[in-house]
Order: sequence, then C-alpha cells, then structure tokens
Amino acid sequence: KAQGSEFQYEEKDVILYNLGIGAKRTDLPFVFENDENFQVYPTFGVIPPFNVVLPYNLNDIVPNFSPMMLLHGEQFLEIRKYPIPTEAKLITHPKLVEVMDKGAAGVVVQSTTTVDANTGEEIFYNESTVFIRGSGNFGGNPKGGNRGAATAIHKPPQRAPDAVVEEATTEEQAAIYRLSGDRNPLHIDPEFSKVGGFKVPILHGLCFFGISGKHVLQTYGQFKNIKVRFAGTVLPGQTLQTEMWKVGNTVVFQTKVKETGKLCISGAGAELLGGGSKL
Ligand code: HDC
Repeated sequence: KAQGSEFQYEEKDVILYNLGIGAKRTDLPFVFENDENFQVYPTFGVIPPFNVVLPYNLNDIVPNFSPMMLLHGEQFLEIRKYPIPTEAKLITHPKLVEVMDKGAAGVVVQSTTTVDANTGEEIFYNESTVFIRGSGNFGGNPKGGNRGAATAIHKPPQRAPDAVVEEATTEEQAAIYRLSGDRNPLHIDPEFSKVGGFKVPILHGLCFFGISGKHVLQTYGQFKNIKVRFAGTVLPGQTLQTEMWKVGNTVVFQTKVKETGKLCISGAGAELLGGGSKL
C-alpha cells in the first residue's frame, strides 16, 4: 500500500487558515489560541491533502493539459471525526476516482482520505473535481458516477432563502489564503492568471467554499459533510452573499457575488451534525 503524505500542523496553522477565510480579530475562538473554545473552521479538512504526492500526472490522464487552464470545479468534504484537533500529525492517501470528457473540457475527480498518523483513525474524506479547459474530446465518458452525498447537486427550494449572510472579502484574501497550502500562481501572479484568461488573480475556490461553510456554521451549527459546485469566479475584494435553505437535516445553499449578482457556488448542501445543534 502507498505510504501517504504527512501533514503536521499546529495552532498557528489553525489561526492562519481561519484568517484566510475571513475570521475577524473579535472572533476569539478562531484567532486566539488561549480562548477556551479555540477551534478551527471545519472546512480546514480540505487543507491536509494539499501536499499529497499523486501517483500519476494529470498530463497522463487528459490531453493538452495546462495548469493555467485548470479550475476547481467541485468539492465534497466529509468530517469523519469531531472535534477536529487544533494540532496533529495526519496522513493523506490519494485516489483517482474518475475522468469525464465534457467536450471542451476534461474533468478529473480525485479523492483523499486523511487519517491520524498515531491512531489511524479517519479524520477527513475529500473528493475534488478539477475542470480543465481545452482538455476534452478524447473519446471519454461525459457522465460521472453516483456516489451519494459526494456527487449530489442540491436544488434550492422555490421560496425565499431562510437565511442570508453577507461578507466582504478583502483585496488580500487570496494572498493570505494561499499560505495554508494552495500555492497555485493563478491566485497571486498576474502574468499566470492572464494566460488563464483572467484580468487579475482570482480567489481560490476553496477560500470562498470556506467562507460559505463558515456562514452555514454560524447560522445552523456544525455539519458532517459539505458539497459545492464552483459556478463562477470570485475576485479578491468582492462581497459574497450566501443564501441558505433548511431542508430536513440539510442546509441547501448557494453563494452570489454581490457586485455582479452571479452565482459563484451553486447546488450546494451541508448535512448537519446530530440534528443541527448550534455551537
Ligand atoms: O463554471 C465555470 C466556472 O468558471 N466556474 C468557476 C471556477 C472557479 O472559479 N474555481 C475556483 C478557482 S480555480 C482554483 O481554485 C484552482 C485551485 O488553485 C486548484 C484546484 C485544486 C483542487 C485539488 C484540491 C486537492 C466553468 C468554467 C468551470 C464551467 O463553465 P462552462 O464552461 O460554461 O461549463 P458549462 O457549459 O456550463 O458545462 C459544461 C459541462 O461541465 C459541467 N460543469 C459545469 N461547471 C462545472 C462542471 N463540472 C464540474 N464542475 C463545475 N464547476 C456541466 O455540468 C456540463 O456537463 P454536462 O453537459 O454533462 O451537464
């Protein structure tokens, strides 16, 4: 069996992640290690897989691969054990799940299982979908499989949202967020993002995923899993509006960019933990 990649983190990394998804200095449990409720936002679960060494190259999987044309398409995260430690040594094991041919794009789904290095207990499970523009038309299957919550597309009810949370990102959001692990130049280097088709470096999908997840947490409490589709790009400095509907034990949500009115997260849902008690 493959070795897996090690990820060791401490309180400083927790605070950096929390700041990266917009924690304020007054959110003491998220920015002050001596607070009695010191904790990490649950979407931190997407971070340990970032230093994983994949047993393959995307080059070998889709034609015409270019890192500049890669966008994050979807993300599913399941938190397999609460409370999430605020310092730990974890091991992540990656797996190729499936490859789809969307014609104009190739879509690759990878999963990672992250376990505690000492106990072997599962802490996080992720499925990440990347959308690679210009890497389709290779005669592959356009449709993916059904893996329950991991592949669900949640449909918001017709009624007005039950709750809306608005939050401005800052011009420095991507510059801070990248220090938690995703150093993709698309989010910091204007030359790189220009080749990718963007006037300025765009915000990490997982950054606005984290901000939206925070809105779900603040409104309804802890969740055991969360699934999003990245429907549109966000520029650092834009304001996000997360619209939420409580449907049974699931918070169905979508996130809009206030300045444009366009969706940046669509078809999203988070299954609440233990009936959705608040923090
Ligand atoms: O939706 C478009 C878009 O621009 N989305 C926003 C993308 C974005 O901003 N992502 C975040 C920033 S990029 C990033 O963070 C990179 C990061 O540093 C590295 C990722 C690391 C991940 C690994 C972690 C371990 C776009 C361009 C994605 C698609 O728009 P269109 O080309 O207009 O597509 P459309 O014609 O509507 O649909 C074509 C087929 O593709 C499916 N699809 C659409 N959006 C998708 C998607 N599949 C997955 N994810 C998406 N977001 C459609 O369903 C359609 O397929 P079908 O015809 O079978 O229904």
